[in-house]
Amino acid sequence: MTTTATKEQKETKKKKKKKSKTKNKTKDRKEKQHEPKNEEEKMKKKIRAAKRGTRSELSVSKGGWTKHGYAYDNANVLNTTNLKSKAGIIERISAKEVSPEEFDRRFSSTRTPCIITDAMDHWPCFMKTLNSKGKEDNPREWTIDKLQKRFSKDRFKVGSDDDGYAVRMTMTEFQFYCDEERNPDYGCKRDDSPLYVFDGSVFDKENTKELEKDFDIPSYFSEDLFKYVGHKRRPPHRWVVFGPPRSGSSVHVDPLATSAWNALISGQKRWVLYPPDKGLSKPLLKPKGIGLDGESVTWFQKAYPMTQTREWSEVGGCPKSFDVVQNAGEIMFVPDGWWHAVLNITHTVAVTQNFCTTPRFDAVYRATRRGRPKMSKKWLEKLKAKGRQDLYDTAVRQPRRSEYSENEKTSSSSSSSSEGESDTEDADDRMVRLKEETRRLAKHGGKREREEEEV
Ligand SMILES: O=C(O)CCC(=O)C(=O)O
Ligand SMILES: [Fe+2]
Repeated sequence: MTTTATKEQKETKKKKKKKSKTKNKTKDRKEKQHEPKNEEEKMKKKIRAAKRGTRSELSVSKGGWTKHGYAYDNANVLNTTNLKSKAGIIERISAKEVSPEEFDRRFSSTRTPCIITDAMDHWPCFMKTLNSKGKEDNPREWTIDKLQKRFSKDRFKVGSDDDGYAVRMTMTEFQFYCDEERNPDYGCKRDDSPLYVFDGSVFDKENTKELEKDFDIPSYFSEDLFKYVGHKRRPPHRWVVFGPPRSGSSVHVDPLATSAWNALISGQKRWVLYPPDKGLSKPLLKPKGIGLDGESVTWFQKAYPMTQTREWSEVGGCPKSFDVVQNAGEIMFVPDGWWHAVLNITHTVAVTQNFCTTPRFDAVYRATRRGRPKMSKKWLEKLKAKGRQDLYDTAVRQPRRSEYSENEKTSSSSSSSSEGESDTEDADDRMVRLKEETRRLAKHGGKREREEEEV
């Protein structure tokens, strides 16, 4: 009896053990499945929070980020095959062929934009190096995946919230958002205007400041008069910029009448630029009442077409656009006062910098005195102390705004800030007519307009 009982007991024990083993195995398997899942859930939560933070007017759960359906209309939104530059071509010049003196004469002093090639081939962020086995092995290359490996936990700015505070995501979260394969029905793939990293603080932070060593200032842009203000006081001037297709920068003029260079490390960017013009102003380029919401892609869909019409250039007298696609390894030069908008055609990584040179100092100084009066004073003191009496003299000669002639007033307001408003009656008339035309054009996309109103 005892023996049988023991046998039975043994048998039950064995069964129990087996059961518990299988149970544990399943538990392990389940946990294994759940572990990354939980991580993904956490990242999705962070993405939703970043979206709510940067665009509180759009409901994340009710499809606010996908309401236009641009993601399902790539053929249209991102198609640049028949791109026409109405005003002429943006010249491409090779840094190997054009000397800095020639660049100053032909582009800088004439405020002519251009695309510079052959200037980044030696930059660690762009170089393709191969190891002995012929495998690509440059860990400093700026791809989203490599940046994630280097800075997984560092947080990059994707926008600002309603109180003006920076909204940030870790590199791991942002890479997850961009990873279309791992993340086919979530993340950037469906968003009309995806999150875009535009971060000017990376070069000041302990972990990420090493990024500064991964590129050079192109020789054409070595002069930077704002450096005299001092690093802490000077306005933001350098940004690391990366994001998925359909992200971008809506139409604007760079602040304080500064010029910029924008080096594309990977991907393709579509640019449109309008030359400085007295009458060109924010109400013309960003008319109210057509559903513009600050997104670059929406601007390209709804406002850009108006600038391609006869009404715009021949009747309205507005400048025609320069349109161009910038490729990886190319640097765009944007002179001060040019309105411009940028749309990322693919996933892109770029670095951009704004600057002030001696020939444009007068305009930058006027804009700084108006926009940042305290800083402009400090700047002037420092310029004098550093022996730039020439610039000091130029600065004190600059008329106050009230002393400008009517013409100068209009031109300086449109070139010094993205908020430039036109103040002539002529421009007001033009605006009314162009607004009508814009509405008419917007109606052509009838279906899309109606869908939007329903949301
Ligand atoms: O790359 C971009 O999105 C455009 C950058 C730009 O225009 C700017 O920084 O002012
Ligand atoms: Fe810009």
